[in-house]
Amino acid sequence: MQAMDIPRIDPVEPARFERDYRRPRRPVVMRGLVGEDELRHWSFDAIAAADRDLAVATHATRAGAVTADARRGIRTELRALAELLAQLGGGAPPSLYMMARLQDLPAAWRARIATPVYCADAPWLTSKVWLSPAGTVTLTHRDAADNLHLQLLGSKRFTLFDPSERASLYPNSLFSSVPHGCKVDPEAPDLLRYPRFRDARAERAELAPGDGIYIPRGTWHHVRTTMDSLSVNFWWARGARLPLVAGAALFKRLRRIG
Ligand SMILES: O=C(O)CCC(=O)C(=O)O
Repeated sequence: MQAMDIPRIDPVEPARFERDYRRPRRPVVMRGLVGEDELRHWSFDAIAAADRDLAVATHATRAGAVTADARRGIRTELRALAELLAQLGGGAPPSLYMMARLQDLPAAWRARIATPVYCADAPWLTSKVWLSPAGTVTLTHRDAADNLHLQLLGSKRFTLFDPSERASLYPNSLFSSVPHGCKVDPEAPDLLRYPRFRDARAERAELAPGDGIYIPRGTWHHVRTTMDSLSVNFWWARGARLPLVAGAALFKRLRRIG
């Protein structure tokens, strides 16, 4: 696998984002997409003081990686935020990952998170807040909607593969419990079983607080939390793509796929 750096730019006007990145499906990192005023509100200590008893949606991780049950898919469980916060600080391998829908979090969280201008008017828009200890991994998968993922605290490393790299990644079958995932682990590829991965071309970026990465629809992505992290993402769709994206979201909900 060869990896190139994803371009890092200052935030651009929405029309330019549409023309240069969203329409041609080009990944980009915009630094400072979350302003200092918004970032200043966030710290793990403040979250612990205000919301330690809050029940939030989590996924179990094994050796840090979100894994799917062969029959039931990726299971969601409500756990106290205090349990997640207890995993921060680099002790044991993480076993829980918070992935809560923004709409399910208290009003104070929602008030502090601004929707990026690039998708604020989209008729289909959904958002999740992610809290993960260092060492947490989301295995390679792709989503039907366009996506902006914004770092609020800590850091994450994103490894992206263009849709044209599909064959090198050995996608899962549509009937698997993770039909939008693939078989190769880009961090430890088994090249005897998956030899085409040798020629795969990836793009990489490490996000720091304030950075936002645009992950175009259909782009495969693998994410490693490199420092205890809080982030938020926005998936959106408009126009002719909307029924497909809404259908895929319903399919995932019915099949209990994350
Ligand atoms: O940050 C992660 O661990 C996964 C993020 C992701 O899959 C997404 O934003 O679509």
